[in-house]
Amino acid sequence: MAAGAGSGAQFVDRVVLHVVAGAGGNGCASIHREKFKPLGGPDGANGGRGGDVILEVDSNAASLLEYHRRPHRKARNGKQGQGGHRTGADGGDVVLPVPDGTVVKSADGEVLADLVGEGTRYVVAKGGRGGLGNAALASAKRKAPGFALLGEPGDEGDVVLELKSVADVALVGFPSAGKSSLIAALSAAKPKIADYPFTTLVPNLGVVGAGDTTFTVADVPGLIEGASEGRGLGLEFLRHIERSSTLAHVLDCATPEPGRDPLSDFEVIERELQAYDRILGDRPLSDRPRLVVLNKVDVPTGASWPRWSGPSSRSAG
Ligand SMILES: Nc1nc2c(ncn2[C@@H]2O[C@H](COP(=O)(O)OP(=O)(O)OP(=O)(O)O)[C@@H](O)[C@H]2O)c(=O)[nH]1
Ligand SMILES: [Mg+2]
Repeated sequence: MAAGAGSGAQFVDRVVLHVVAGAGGNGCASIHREKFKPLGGPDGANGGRGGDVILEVDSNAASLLEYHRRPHRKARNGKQGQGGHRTGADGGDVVLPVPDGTVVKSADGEVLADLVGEGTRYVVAKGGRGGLGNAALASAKRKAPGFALLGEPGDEGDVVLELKSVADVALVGFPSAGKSSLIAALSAAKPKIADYPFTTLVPNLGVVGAGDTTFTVADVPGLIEGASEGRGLGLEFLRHIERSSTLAHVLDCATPEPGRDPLSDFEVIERELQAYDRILGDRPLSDRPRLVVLNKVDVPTGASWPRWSGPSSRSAG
């Protein structure tokens, strides 16, 4: 899956990750030997535990791009046990940093974990247990077993990681309305800004300080009419606004495109939000408070847009 421009664009905030946990080390069969003591007890130790593959929310991880580039991750195997009661070393865990709001799904779409909050962890592949050595297998009946157990294999498989942004306010609007420009102006975020549609392919998060309050804003990819049926970037956008408590419409007051104006753009986006509600079920988007941002009013055609004096002027004009 790669980021690209145009209607074939895909998000890199959805990746299939192939994980392999470490296998447990084998147990050891060994008999203690000492001069003049030919039948010492069993002293073969257990193998070490295989390493886990763990996902951990880390605020330094902004995207899943890293796992798009290297989708195969493996933890180390446990070491074999040895004679003289020397237990095999455990295989090291592999901790993979993921952004806040990463959802972990099985290959067939079942949600396994929803990772929200710095430091939240999920063991995505568990390492195998080390095999028992013959010392641990000794019993009253069999004082010195001549065998040991093999280590267990670690978990292995594919999981799907999806990023669902966690932001208080989500900016919604047509492509090129100026959502990324707005978040760049409000916060320290430095998103890509350009005058072609679908510049933003992965969401940008910004932290906005206003007096004593701090809130987060998500700049998400542009929406177009029919997005709920898959046009443009379609439903991909949905998961980024799903968790936001407030939606802010960014309206382009100076679009040169024929047939578009701020009011009809607003209505198109509202219709899309309602269409998404059927998909979201019990967490409707259309119930959430909305803000409206009139953008590009510095452009002469925008500032003087003749019909803009509120929704009621529309029927009159
Ligand atoms: N004149 C003017 N231009 C603006 C304003 N805000 C944004 N622009 C320009 O509009 C174009 C699109 O801006 P972006 O911020 O990339 O728009 P976007 O909504 O993030 O677009 P997508 O990511 O494609 O959905 C850029 O060329 C910006 O420089 C504004 O207030 N006034
Ligand atoms: Mg943008």
